[in-house]
Amino acid sequence: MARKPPVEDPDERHPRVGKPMTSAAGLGGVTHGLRAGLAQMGVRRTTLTLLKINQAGGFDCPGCAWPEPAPEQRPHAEFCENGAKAVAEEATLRRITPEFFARYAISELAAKTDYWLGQQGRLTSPMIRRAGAGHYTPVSWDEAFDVVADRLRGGRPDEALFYTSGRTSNEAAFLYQLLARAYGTNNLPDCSNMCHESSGTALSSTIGIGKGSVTLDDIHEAKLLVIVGQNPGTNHPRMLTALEKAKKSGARIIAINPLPEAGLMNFRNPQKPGGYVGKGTPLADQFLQIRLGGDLALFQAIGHLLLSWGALDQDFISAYAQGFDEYAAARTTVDWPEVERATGLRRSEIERAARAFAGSPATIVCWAMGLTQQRDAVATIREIVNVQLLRGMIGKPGAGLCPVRGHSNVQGDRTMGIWHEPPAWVPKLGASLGVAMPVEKGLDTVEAIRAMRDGHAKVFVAVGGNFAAATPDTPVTEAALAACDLTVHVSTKLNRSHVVPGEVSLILPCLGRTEFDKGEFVTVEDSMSAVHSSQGSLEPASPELRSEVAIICGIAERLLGDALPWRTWQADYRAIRELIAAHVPGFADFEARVAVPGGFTLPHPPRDSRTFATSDGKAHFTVSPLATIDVPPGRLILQTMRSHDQYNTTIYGLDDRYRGVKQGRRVVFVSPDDLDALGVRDGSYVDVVSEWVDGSERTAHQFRVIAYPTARGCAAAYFPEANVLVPLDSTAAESNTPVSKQIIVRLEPCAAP
Ligand SMILES: Nc1nc2c(c(=O)[nH]1)N[C@H]1C(S)=C(S)[C@@H](COP(=O)(O)OP(=O)(O)OC[C@H]3O[C@@H](n4cnc5c(=O)[nH]c(N)nc54)[C@H](O)[C@@H]3O)O[C@H]1N2
Ligand SMILES: Nc1nc2c(c(=O)[nH]1)N[C@H]1C(S)=C(S)[C@@H](COP(=O)(O)OP(=O)(O)OC[C@H]3O[C@@H](n4cnc5c(=O)[nH]c(N)nc54)[C@H](O)[C@@H]3O)O[C@H]1N2
Ligand SMILES: [Mo]
Repeated sequence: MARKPPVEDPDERHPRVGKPMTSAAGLGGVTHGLRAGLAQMGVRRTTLTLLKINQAGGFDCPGCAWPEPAPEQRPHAEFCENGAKAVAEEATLRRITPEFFARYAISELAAKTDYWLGQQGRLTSPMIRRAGAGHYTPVSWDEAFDVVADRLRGGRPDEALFYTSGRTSNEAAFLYQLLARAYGTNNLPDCSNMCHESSGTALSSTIGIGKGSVTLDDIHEAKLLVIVGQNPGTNHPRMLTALEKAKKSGARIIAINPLPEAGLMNFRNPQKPGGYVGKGTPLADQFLQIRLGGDLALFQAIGHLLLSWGALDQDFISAYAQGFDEYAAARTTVDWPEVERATGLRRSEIERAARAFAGSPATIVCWAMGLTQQRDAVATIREIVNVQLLRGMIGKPGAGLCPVRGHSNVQGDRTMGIWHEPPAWVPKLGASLGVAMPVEKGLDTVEAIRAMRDGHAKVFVAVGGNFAAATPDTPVTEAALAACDLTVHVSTKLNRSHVVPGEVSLILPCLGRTEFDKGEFVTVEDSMSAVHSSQGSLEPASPELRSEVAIICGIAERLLGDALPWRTWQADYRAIRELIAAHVPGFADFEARVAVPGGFTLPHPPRDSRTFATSDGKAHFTVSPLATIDVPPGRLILQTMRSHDQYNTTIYGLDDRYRGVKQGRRVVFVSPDDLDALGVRDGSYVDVVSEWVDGSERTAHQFRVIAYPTARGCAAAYFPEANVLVPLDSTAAESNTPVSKQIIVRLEPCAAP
């Protein structure tokens, strides 16, 4: 039997804090995943669903974007604890019915935590909040589509925003961008703006494509794996299996992180008998406990050392790269005291890491949010490209650049044109369909918030995601959404965004990945450009649910009429794939190639043939100035990160097992030495106050202090509770990604809650 949802919000005022764990994903991992499944789905459904995750004919795990091994090498259980939890959240037997919305006023729901909202179960009926109403009430699909179409038709296209989160299938994403553009706007902000935008920006300008250059086999074959700003034990647990395999074939691993994350240090493979017992595989050979934001200085120093040792791939550089002389000139010297200050590392540690680069015939650098959500994120990732170019580590087995994506189809959504900058194929698509496509750039996530705040945007439509909780400066974003004439959320689960409605607000409940959609399959692309199918088989949470494709087509037809065959696309997803095949590069013969188990891999010119689609056909070295973060005395640099029990804004539970925290999320991790220096006691409570350059301050109240072995001068708290601290205007240069991992804060002792 599945357990009932909580009626009261749990008491998380007094978290229990124990010792952090030193290894990840042993037997504990699997039982925790199963426990989550049983609580939400009961026994039968748990067995049914978990066996279909990431299997041929089954569905793509809605967890992360880490790729699956080739079908013949795939174990029967190709999922992890956190994948099981993601599935349990979606396949839960709990339901939110219209009676729920009659019982709770929107204001009451707004007072609940994200955990409570998410635990109530699946949304089952379309709901509307009519102007001025205190409650959501049921609405028919027809009326809901009319409400959207009428408001859009009555307004200007540039007043509307079409947000996407990264779970949307390729088919739905392609139609959604077409809907927005056929209506007349490139306002397609997406979760990627807050996620790997910095990677895309850095990679497209240097190697000519914004995606990573490795395959899963490359990871297995690498001799040096450098994992920077990523916590795979929690966020990409299946990656640990690949790291273990590489390690067994002799790879060295360097972990670069302010936190000694359990999954980076040691790994026990739950899918191998030996994984249940014993100490497991030690993973990192070297751990560089870097100061937040110090990676730019670190990779500049590594580049300098490789140059000074002559540890270069001259042939690669002269044949394939441009800008070497300028780069070498800029890196002839290095200011070691400054590098040590910026990184918090000793010169000897950096030299040891650089020797590993110099001695490795096949190096891959992997990174995630620890790099992308920094002020100098784009410059930092370009420095990683520099180091890889120096050693010729692009376009050969076991080597390359590996931004590890988050949402399971976030990369596919971008490939499908979910982007505020229209991809090159958009005008031709318009011409072939006889639709005029807008050419001017649209708004990204931060710009979208400003536009709503300032009254320039009045309609907000979201396919998936939780915009209110995922974005920075929470009160500003909530007020911005509430100032809209119309907010529309195509969602599976209740979340914060639904309880800060515009004047009129719609909740449109959709099918999830695990659910049967009239026998159709959809397609997704993983972090390594492999495209494959995903098919749900569970009975839908409610007969009223519609697929994302059906909802997008429903709105589009009402808004744009029948000039385009929305009905045909909705009726047969093969017709959508035909359209994609005709227009999106790399998708020729889509239907046949995706029918093969395991699907197909999209072309990646640098990886496949060392060709670079830059202005001059070469990979580019770049020069960036060294930028150290200056922290006033008595202040710390705070990062906001994920606990082990959450999927972004979806809170699975209140524990962070690997970091030793139970039953509480309003916590701040600080090194014991910094606590001593600040005169703040472990276990006491503080208001965390962020200080922004314009003098403004933001406060997160009553966080419990945890003495924790993070780098000196640094602190950490959980996203989304700490998003109030991120100023809207604090964004990364060039990518405009909110700087969620570099917030200057002070701790003010306060009373316990
Ligand atoms: N279970 C689960 N899986 C997920 C998600 C989830 O929430 N839960 N989210 C998905 C999504 S959308 C994404 S984008 C990914 C996110 O995956 P991650 O990027 O692993 O997520 P974060 O928790 O933000 O962790 C950032 C890591 O970077 C480190 N870090 C922070 N700042 C710095 C820095 O300045 N330098 C260095 N070197 N390291 C730093 C932190 O200590 C932490 O270990 O995971 C995806 N998978
Ligand atoms: N401070 C801080 N802020 C951050 C980050 C950080 O590290 N620190 N990380 C950023 C990152 S990397 C990301 S990717 C964003 C995430 O931002 P979002 O993608 O906007 O947020 P999620 O929490 O992933 O969205 C969860 C909601 O998606 C809906 N959903 C789930 N599955 C489906 C589905 O199949 N279809 C539809 N239509 N809806 C579905 C559910 O209603 C659920 O409530 O947050 C960013 N914000
Ligand atoms: Mo993400």
